[in-house]
Amino acid sequence: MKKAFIFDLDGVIVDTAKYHFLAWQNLANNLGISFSEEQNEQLKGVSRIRSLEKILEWGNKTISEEEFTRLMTDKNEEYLEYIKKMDTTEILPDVPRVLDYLISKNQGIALGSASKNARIILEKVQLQEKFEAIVDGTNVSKAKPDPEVFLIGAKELGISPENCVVFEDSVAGVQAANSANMISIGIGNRQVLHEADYVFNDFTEIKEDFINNLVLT
Ligand code: B16
Ligand code: MG
Repeated sequence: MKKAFIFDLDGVIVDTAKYHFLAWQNLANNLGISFSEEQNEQLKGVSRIRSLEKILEWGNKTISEEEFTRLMTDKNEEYLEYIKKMDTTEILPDVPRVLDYLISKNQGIALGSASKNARIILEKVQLQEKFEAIVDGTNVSKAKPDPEVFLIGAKELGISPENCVVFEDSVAGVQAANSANMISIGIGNRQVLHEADYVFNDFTEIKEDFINNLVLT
């Protein structure tokens, strides 16, 4: 049966969290706010607006609306400088193997990311042609854990939600997949992603037998 496999981007296909970290850290430090890698972890899968709100909350800072907009623009410009240099070497291990296997089995493939920069990143790592549908931060009005991003992906592929499988590295993303009534596969730490139907450390652990079972059931 044809199923849809919806991939999150950051933390699943590439590790852009390290670039978000550098840009958010620079922004926070300029405001006199300290910003750690642990805090950056909490911003995974979180929208750009919500990320800045959280940083300001952590630093106990209030700023004007104009300043907020300016800071978001500056942060994104710095982030774009980092992602401009990305290439295929930044694709996480075995992602192309799993994508190509799914394509060989004629399965639907979509991207479901919170990032407004998702298309640029996919182009940089030369994976855009593997995706039949790309749903990103420019297409959604509600951030994960709302299921909107994945439901749009399913609709664009013409596959019902219960026949969709989502790969996600964030807790909010796993919750979004679950509330969309999709199968959720966590990529990362088992304790953190315990709400997922299955958890793997990375794609090297996802074997063809496992995919075959998902396709058949
Ligand atoms: P941008 P994902 C998310 O990507 C990131 O995990 C998150 O840290 C970031 O704030 C968000 O995209 C928005 O990104 O600033 O590029 O629009 O994991 O949903 O692919
Ligand atoms: Mg992610």
